[in-house]
Amino acid sequence: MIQYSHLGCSFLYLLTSISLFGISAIAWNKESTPPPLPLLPLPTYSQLKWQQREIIMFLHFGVNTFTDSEWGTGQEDPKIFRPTSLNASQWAATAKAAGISLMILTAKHHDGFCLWPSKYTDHSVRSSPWRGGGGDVVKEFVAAASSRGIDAGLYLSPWDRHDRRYGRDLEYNEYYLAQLQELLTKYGGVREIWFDGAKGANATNMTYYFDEWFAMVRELQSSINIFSDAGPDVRWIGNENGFAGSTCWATINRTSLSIGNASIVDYLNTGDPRGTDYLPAECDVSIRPGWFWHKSQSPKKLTQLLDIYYKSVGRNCVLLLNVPPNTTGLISQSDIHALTQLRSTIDTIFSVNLAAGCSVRASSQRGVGFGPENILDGDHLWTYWAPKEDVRGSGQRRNQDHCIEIRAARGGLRFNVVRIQEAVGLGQRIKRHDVYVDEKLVARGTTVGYKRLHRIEAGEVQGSVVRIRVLDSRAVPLISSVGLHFDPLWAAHIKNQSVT
Ligand code: FUL
Repeated sequence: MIQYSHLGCSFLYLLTSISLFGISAIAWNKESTPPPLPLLPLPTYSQLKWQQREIIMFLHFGVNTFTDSEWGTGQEDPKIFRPTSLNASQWAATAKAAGISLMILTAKHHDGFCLWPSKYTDHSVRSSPWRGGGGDVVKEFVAAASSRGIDAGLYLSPWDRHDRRYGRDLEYNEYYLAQLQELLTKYGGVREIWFDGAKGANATNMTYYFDEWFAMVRELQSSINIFSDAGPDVRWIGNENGFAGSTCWATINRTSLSIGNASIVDYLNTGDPRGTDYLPAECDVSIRPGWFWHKSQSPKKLTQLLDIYYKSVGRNCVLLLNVPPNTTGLISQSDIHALTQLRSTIDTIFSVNLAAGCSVRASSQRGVGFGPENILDGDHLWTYWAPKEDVRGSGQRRNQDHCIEIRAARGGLRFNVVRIQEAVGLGQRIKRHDVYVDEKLVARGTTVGYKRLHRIEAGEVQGSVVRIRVLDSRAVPLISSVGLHFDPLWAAHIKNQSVT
């Protein structure tokens, strides 16, 4: 066994030869080594599923679509809701083509108008001319989604500017709970429920009975994730630009959070390495300037959307991208085009891993089954490289550098994006990491989490050895996947920068 040291990391050549020849077990030991202890807090099954969706589609639709507004007054005449050719299958087809597996519809926005015929109010589709007053958008939405194998989620605004009960705590909470029960019992499985913390500055005072709401949701739906500013399953990222902090922990202290509290947005944006709750963040943003469709607005450019992707999905979050149906009840062609372009660009960049076929080695290996070759397989969660546990000295864990290295089989590597993924099923760990190409530092970051994407600031790099060095972590790092990719738009951006 030859030991080689560089940049704080020593590599065992023995492991190199094992990974080079694709032997997955250390020859003298045939028993598998047990996985390392998980580091609390851990995600739930539903949170892990949610995280893997990466992009979720939001659909803002309602009376505002027809009044050209963002926040309805609650005084709208239900008769204005008359989409001429509503077709939820077109929404689902759009989502499907964009590789999206969950769509969330605004069943009721702040204006109080219900897209389903709630029996607790007449301020709904029942009072509109659409489908002769016999329509149910939620039903059509859920059916269309399910026929394409897409999951459904619902948004039910707590702030209600129409209902006379709003402001009377008990009465309104009963009304709200009654509507929750309708939505969560009549439409099959619901995978995410969105409790929006927004409320106008001069709105009537109102105490929401969140504990009862959340408990009712849990009782009625077993695989649901509850979103609110403060979770309990998914937290808000703290802004509506779709940007997570460049440090972004899925962990946070829920006791420091409250719903509708503007002073916690920075904390929400970065999370907390000492957080006792696993509460990953969702980055909500609209494909257009507004949440609702407006004739005068157009979708964001591809470069903007891709930037949002890097700053949300690429920072350990899920992107909740709003694509609002228009007054005909269809998603506009321009939005479909923007979304399709985004998907095909993401596919172009990430479907090729330039590290495939390279040899890999690591500073150490936990044992059988935890070799560095796991970072190049198709699994991004449960097969991972695990180093040996850190040495404990005088009761303290000594944080050691852990490195993993990718070496080009022949020729060189040329890329401008690095993807790193942690095995978050065992807890988010990495606090600080660097990326080197042929011993030159090319990217530096803090958290990794489910997925971390680095667009290399200097642009395209070429070399034959890529090293990821973990400088600090909450426990030994567990890396499930690494990718080296080429983003043509980033290359063009860097080129333009150097010209101007
Ligand atoms: C906000 C709301 O006020 C907006 O209208 C939109 O629904 C957005 C997703 O959340 O808080």
